[in-house]
Amino acid sequence: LFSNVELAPRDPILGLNEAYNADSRTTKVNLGVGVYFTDDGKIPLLRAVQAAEKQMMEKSAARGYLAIEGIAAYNQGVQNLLFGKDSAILTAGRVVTAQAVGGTGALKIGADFLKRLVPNATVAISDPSWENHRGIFESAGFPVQNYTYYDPETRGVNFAGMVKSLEALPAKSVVLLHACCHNPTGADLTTAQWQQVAALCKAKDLIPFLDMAYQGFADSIDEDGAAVRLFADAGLCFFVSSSFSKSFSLYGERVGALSIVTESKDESTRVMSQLKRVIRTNYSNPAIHGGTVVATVLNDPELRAMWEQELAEMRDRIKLMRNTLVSKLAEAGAKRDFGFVNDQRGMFSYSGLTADQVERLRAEFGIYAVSTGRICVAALNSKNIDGVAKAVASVL
Ligand code: PLP
Ligand code: TYF
Repeated sequence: LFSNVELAPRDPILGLNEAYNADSRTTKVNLGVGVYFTDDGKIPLLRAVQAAEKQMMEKSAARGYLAIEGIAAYNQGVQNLLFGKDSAILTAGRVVTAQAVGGTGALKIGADFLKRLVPNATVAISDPSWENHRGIFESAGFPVQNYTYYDPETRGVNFAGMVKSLEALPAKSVVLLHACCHNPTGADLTTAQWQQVAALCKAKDLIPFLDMAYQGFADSIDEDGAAVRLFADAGLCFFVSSSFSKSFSLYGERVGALSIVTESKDESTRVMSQLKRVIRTNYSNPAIHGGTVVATVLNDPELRAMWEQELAEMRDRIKLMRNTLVSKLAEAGAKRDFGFVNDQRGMFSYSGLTADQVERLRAEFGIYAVSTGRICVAALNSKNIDGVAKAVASVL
């Protein structure tokens, strides 16, 4: 049965973790995977999460099956984060939300639903994008192509190129957009550019799919939700996947959601009924724990304030690490100006290091980064940053 099964390649990012774990050097540093670490090098368990879990333990609730679409209070909380609590499209019943198994699960049920809705569509993802975007949509049966996005010369978005490639897409193509904190480049669109993309999607009858995996990591919950709100204001029908892996530091609990914006309450009812079919044949219904934690935090004013504070701490620490890295690189004699690192948003820096330089960092210094030159700034800390800066300067 299995004699002809070929060995599949490792996930380029998760594979790095395996190599890092197997490295016996005590000075090793993992800047590969997109995970936030504290200055002590630990994945935090947020105080708001601990408080919510304490409440949950005291309730000792039974563990029946959830509804197919998950926890109502959670889905409501997700909608408020994305669209703002007083959003007109929420009041009008134009958004349906289903709890999903992480942001990945949200993308997957969105992709499967789209395959039923527009079976002959093409999916366009940014060049470059999170590697799994391609895999998820291909496994749902779509051809996936790139649209122009990053310009290594300017280290920003090649917006004219992006517009040109989006304009060339056939009507009803799915356009995957990073709502904020673009992974891997850290280069986001400006508000004016978002407006232009929304207008283009409308004029060309494209289907926007906004992936929101880092809300709160650039400026704030509301500011980072601007693109989503702008698409809603433009009167578009679109998809949004949410992930709370990073913003709640709940990676292993798999908490995400898929939201779909429709034209009317009646459409919402029909869309949700179909989305539920997709969920039923994937995993039947989501898990209780992570969703309950997030719902508890979002719906309790005190815990909510505590979470926003902790999210701000994570965001500020990342910015401090960006700043420190830039100055330490200069001190270490790096011939290049790394000031651009301060402008990149979210957890990552597209450092401009070549695959050879990344390989030297691993081999000579035990510093792990993605071969594209992406480094996770959120894994830098006051103890490892000197070594990283010196190592980077020496391989340039
Ligand atoms: N989308 C992007 C852009 C991501 O970087 C990630 C990373 O984890 C995800 C989606 C998936 O999120 P999750 O880990 O919740 O599945
Ligand atoms: O880009 C990252 O590092 C994160 C984590 O298959 C991740 O988004 C990476 C690869 C993957 C799942 C999650």
